[in-house]
Amino acid sequence: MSTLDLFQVPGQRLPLGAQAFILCGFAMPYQDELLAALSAIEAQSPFRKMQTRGGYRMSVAMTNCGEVGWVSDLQGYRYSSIDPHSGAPWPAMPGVFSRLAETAAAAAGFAAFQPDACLINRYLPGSRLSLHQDKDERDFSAPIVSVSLGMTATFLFGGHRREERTARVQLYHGDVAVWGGEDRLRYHGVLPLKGMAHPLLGERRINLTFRKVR
Ligand code: MD3
Ligand code: FE
Repeated sequence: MSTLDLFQVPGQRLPLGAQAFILCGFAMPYQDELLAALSAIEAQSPFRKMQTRGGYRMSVAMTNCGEVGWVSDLQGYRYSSIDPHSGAPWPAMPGVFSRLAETAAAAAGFAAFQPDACLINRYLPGSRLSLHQDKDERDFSAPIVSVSLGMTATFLFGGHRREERTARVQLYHGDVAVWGGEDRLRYHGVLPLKGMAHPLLGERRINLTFRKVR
């Protein structure tokens, strides 16, 4: 196993690539506001396990907020302004979400990031995300910002081809990852979740992924 770094210190900016960073603990000051906003979103658009194009059910449950949300079904992957579960638009992006995303992007060198979509992933013990690229967005010039909350996950960080070897890095509660530019299309994934319950979230991991889709 190749671990990028043994020590992830709060406040540290850990480089994963030329334009990919983990901002350790960056979301900590926002955690209470984030979790309150998340409860409101869940009440309107609950977490659900989407089907893949191939007919499998994903182990990660998802919901969205913002102008558009990522959806997957037998027709494939795409962004939609309507939640197919509720039949209504996705919940609006809470102010604290966009503030955190823009501040984190700026701290990683990406000025004026204005996300229009936030995919919210919920992992339970055993949930995993296999190696993939984020390429359903129209415009690859904007960065992606991802916020980890709850149980620790092992993140796989690969290259531009699926076959390239991956580095492993732990994502802790409060960590924010930002990647763009030449690192925007790297393969990445999350190993099956295991480990200790988190004091605030229990046996759950929540990941918020902010994107500029349109
Ligand atoms: C990619 N979510 O929703 S993104 C996804 O933890 C997704 O749920 C993951 O992949 C999750 O599409 C985490 C984290 C991340 C961090 C750094 C990267 C992805 C990266 C650097 C380069 C490419
Ligand atoms: Fe991804």
